[in-house]
Amino acid sequence: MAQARDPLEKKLTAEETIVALATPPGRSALGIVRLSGPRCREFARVLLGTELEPRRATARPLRRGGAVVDRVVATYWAGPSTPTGEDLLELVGHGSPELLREIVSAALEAGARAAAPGEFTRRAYINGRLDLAQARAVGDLISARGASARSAALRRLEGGLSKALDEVRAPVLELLAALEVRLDHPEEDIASLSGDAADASLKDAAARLERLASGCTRGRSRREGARVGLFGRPNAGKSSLLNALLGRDRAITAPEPGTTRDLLEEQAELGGACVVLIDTAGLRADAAGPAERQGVARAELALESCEVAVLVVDAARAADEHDAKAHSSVATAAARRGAHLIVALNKMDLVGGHGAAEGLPCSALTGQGLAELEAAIAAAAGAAAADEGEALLDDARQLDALKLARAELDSARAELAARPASWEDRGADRLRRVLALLNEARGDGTPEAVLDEIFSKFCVGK
Ligand SMILES: Nc1nc2c(ncn2[C@@H]2O[C@H](COP(=O)(O)OP(=O)(O)OP(=O)(O)O)[C@@H](O)[C@H]2O)c(=O)[nH]1
Ligand SMILES: [Mg+2]
Repeated sequence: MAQARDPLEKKLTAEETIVALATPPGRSALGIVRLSGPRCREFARVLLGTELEPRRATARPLRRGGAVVDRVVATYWAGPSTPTGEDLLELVGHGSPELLREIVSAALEAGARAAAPGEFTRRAYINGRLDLAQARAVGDLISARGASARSAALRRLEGGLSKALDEVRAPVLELLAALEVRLDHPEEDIASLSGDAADASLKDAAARLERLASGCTRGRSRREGARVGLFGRPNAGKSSLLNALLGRDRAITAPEPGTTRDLLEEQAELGGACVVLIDTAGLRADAAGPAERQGVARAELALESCEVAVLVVDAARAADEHDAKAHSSVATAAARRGAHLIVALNKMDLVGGHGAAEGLPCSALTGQGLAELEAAIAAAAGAAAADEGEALLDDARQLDALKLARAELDSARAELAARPASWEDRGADRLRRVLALLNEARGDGTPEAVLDEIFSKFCVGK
C-alpha cells in the first residue's frame, strides 16, 4: 500500500465527515447512503439511537427530527483499513429517491457535509489507500463500456503501477543505502563498493524502468475503445453496415455513390469489446466537387488513426481497376501502421452462391454474416488493446517522470564508468533524484488543480 500523502492536505479535509448517496438516483429495491470521516460513529448514534459494533450489519429505524424515516441496515467500519482510509458508515435503505434524500438530510443535520464529486476516492488517495493510477482506474471502471475496458481498469485498480514502481525502487534503494553508509561513516573501514556491483544494480533498475515505461503507452483505446474505421469504395454499403452494427439508423444511406462526406463516430459495444465505429466517405480519386474531396481526405486521415480497418467491398460488383486501387490502398495503410484489417464482402444477398473473393461474406440488408463480422471486429479490437500493453499509466506528467528517472540512471552509469573512484557522492545524489521521480510517477505531488480535474469527473458518492 502506498504511504499517506501530503500531511497538510490530509489535515485540511480529515476533520469533516462527508455524506452522499452512493447508488444512482431513481427508484430501485435498495439505495445506499455512505459517510466517511471521523464522526461516523457519532452520527450513527444520533441517527439510529444506538452504538454500532464495527463490521456488523445492524437493522435499525433511522430518525430525522424524531420521526422514523426508514428502517435501514447500517454498517460501521473503523479506519484506517477501510476503502477511504477513514471511518465509514453505510446506510442501506429502501430505494426511494425521496426517502434516500431524507436520510442524507438527516446526516447533514447531524453535522455531516455533502461530499463533492469523487471525494470518497480522493480521500482514499490522500490517505494512501490508492495511488493516482488506481484512483483514475476507479473512474474508468465505473465508466468503462465493454468487457475489455472493464478488465483493463480492474487490472489498474489492483495497483499494478505501485507494484511496478516498487520493483524499480528496490535495487535503487539498496544501492543508495550502501552508498550512504560509506558516505556517512568515512572513518570506518567499510570495504569500498565494487564498481561492478553498483553498475549491475543501476542496470537492473534501468531495465525494470524500461519494461514499465514500454507498458505505459497511452491507453486511449482502452478507455474509449479501439477505433474501428469502415473504408471502401463509394456505395459499397459502409454506412448501411454501420447502421446494422449499431442496430439503428445512425448514418444516411442512399443508392447514389458519394452519400457520406463527414466522418461519423459512434461508440458501441460489439461482441463484448468497446469500440468507436467510424463511417467514412467512399474512397475515390475522381470525387465530385470539393465537399466529397474533403470527405475522401478525411477518410484517408481516419485510416491513419484507426486500430482496426474494415474494408467494405461490394461483392455484387465485379471489381474494376478503381476498386482494386482503393482496396489495396486500405490494405497497404493498415499493414504499414500495424492496424488490423478485416475484409467485409457486403451485399452477399445479391450474389448467387459464394463470391470468389476472400473476406467475411455479409449483408447489411439481410443481416447475414453480421454476427461473424461483429466477432471479427471484437477480436481485432481486443488484440489492438493487448498491443498497447498494460497502460498502467497514461498521464503525460507521470510518464515524463519515468523518462527523467531513466535518464538519471543512465547518467549515473556513465559517471560511474568514467570516474569509479570519486563516484559515490554524485551517484547518491542521482539515486535520490531517481527515487523522487519514481514518487512523482506514482502521482505524488500532483498539483491540486490536476487532482481537482481528475476527481471532478467522478460522480458524487464515489
Ligand atoms: N442489396 C443490398 N444493398 C445494400 C447492402 N448494403 C447497402 N446496400 C445499398 O447500397 C446503397 C449504398 O449504401 P450505403 O450504405 O449508402 O453505401 P456507402 O458505402 O456508405 O456509400 P457512400 O457513403 O456513398 O460512400 C444503398 O442503396 C443501400 O441500401 C446490402 O447488403 N445488400
Ligand atoms: Mg456512406
